[in-house]
Amino acid sequence: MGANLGDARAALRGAVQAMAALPDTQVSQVSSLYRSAPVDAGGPDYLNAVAVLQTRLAPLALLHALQALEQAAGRERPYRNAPRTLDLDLLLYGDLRLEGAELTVPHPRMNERAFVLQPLAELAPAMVDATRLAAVADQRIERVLAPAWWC
Ligand code: PH2
Ligand code: MG
Ligand code: MG
Repeated sequence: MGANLGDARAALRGAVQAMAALPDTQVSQVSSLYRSAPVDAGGPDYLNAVAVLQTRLAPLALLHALQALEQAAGRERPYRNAPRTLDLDLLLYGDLRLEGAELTVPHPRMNERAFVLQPLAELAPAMVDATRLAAVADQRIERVLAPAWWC
């Protein structure tokens, strides 16, 4: 999850609640909230977090549900990586590997981004390679709130 326009913390909190309300879906874990410098993008700092879901939704159904939540949060796409009110990216779907027109999992850029790897490492350390984490150590990111304090 990411946001860097408007009340980003409220947007991420609302997203966790909305994901938990999706059909056949539960949110089992949510990471701390992180503040991070924009990567390959301009605009204000981002707030980022990662959540683990248990769902019976198929990958594309889940993607479309996440996109609907972005739209409901007022997401606009004036240009690539524009500042946004809410971005919900599907990083992993179990151990599925998929390269489709709409969806690629694992997310093709997740290993280059501290704002993904740090919160993910908090929830699923086995899924984050220490070498990968070290390789993004130059990207500015700070943990701002534990899960209980923001969602
Ligand atoms: N998302 C992007 C591009 N750059 N930078 C940070 N810090 N956080 C993001 O969520 C982010 C980004 C594209 O979705
Ligand atoms: Mg994104
Ligand atoms: Mg996205």
